[in-house]
Amino acid sequence: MEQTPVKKQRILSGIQPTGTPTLGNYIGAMRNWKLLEDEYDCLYMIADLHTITVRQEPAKLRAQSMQLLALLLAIGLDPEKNVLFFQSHVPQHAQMSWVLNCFTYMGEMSRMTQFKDKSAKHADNINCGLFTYPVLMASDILLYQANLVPVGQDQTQHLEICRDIAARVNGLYGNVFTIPEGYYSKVGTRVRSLQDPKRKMSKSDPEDCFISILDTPDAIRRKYRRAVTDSEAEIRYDPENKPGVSNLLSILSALTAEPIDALTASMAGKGYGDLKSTVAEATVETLAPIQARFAQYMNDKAYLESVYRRGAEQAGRLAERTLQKCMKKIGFVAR
Ligand code: ATP
Ligand code: LTN
Repeated sequence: MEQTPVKKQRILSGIQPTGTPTLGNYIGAMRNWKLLEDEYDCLYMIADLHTITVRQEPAKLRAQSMQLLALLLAIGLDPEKNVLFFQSHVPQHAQMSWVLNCFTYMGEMSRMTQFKDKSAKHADNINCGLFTYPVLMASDILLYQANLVPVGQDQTQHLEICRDIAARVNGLYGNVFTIPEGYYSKVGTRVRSLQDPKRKMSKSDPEDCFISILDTPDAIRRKYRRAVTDSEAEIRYDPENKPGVSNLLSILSALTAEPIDALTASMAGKGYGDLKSTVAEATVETLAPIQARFAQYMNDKAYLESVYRRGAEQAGRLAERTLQKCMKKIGFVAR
């Protein structure tokens, strides 16, 4: 007897082309995407609309967006199995965002820690887009009726608000949206800044704070050498009192898949210099093949174009379906 194929669960995630992705983006988000491509129906989006909540240089934004697409391919995402697309190529994101803005409260948005952080960082440009950023993100997710959203831990608050908005609309109009769940990897969901390990590693911070996926081996070694540790000399995992050393241990554990306990045991009696060079070499080894594939994709613009065009078509079809459904339920006249 023929078996009915089980409908795969849908996954959507996004990453902003605000710079070259860091090791934090890679460990916390991107590399997990690759692991999901067989089991789920996956869409991965380059969140370019989100980037202009902060001023961007046009030429740089364009270059970084293409780079990011090449990097998604370089980490191994297969465009036959995953829908890879630019958010700005699917106008339904902006349309849905307007609708959902009207179902979101000022109070909810002003509680978002990312808004508070970013408005402190860009005090001269606290624009309305920065404020409603989570609504655009909710639109991204809900348009595709995603079941799961693989992100780093820094996005939990945004995901909660997305669920609240979806439940609110469903409550008013019936079954419009699937309520999504966050999907977090167990290790390394919050890689920290090398210079200020109390904060997350972020690609829009100064160079020395992060390892970029495209850093040369020399740059990687240098950045780790200068990473902030503490005045003791013991390699011990204690995020509260030893955030710098603990961060290096978490990175090493994420890259080598060795538990932290085993790492600290094997490094007993060694100094911070040893720890730093071990992490540096593990990083170089992880990134070298990705960088080689990246260079190949960057040399094939026609292929990159074919990938994003097809992605936009596939994503657009799915997004339009949900947008129409939602607009109809709300009471707009069908075109
Ligand atoms: P920006 O610095 O421009 O705000 P970002 O570095 O925070 O950007 P995003 O593009 O906003 O990166 O995030 C892409 C993905 O990477 C998200 O899933 C996010 O949770 C994850 N991520 C970002 N930084 C880290 C980090 N330090 N550790 C683990 N995951 C991270
Ligand atoms: N805000 C996210 C990037 C992002 C995203 C999304 C992630 C935009 N839209 C939809 C998951 C689903 C961030 O990581 N800073």
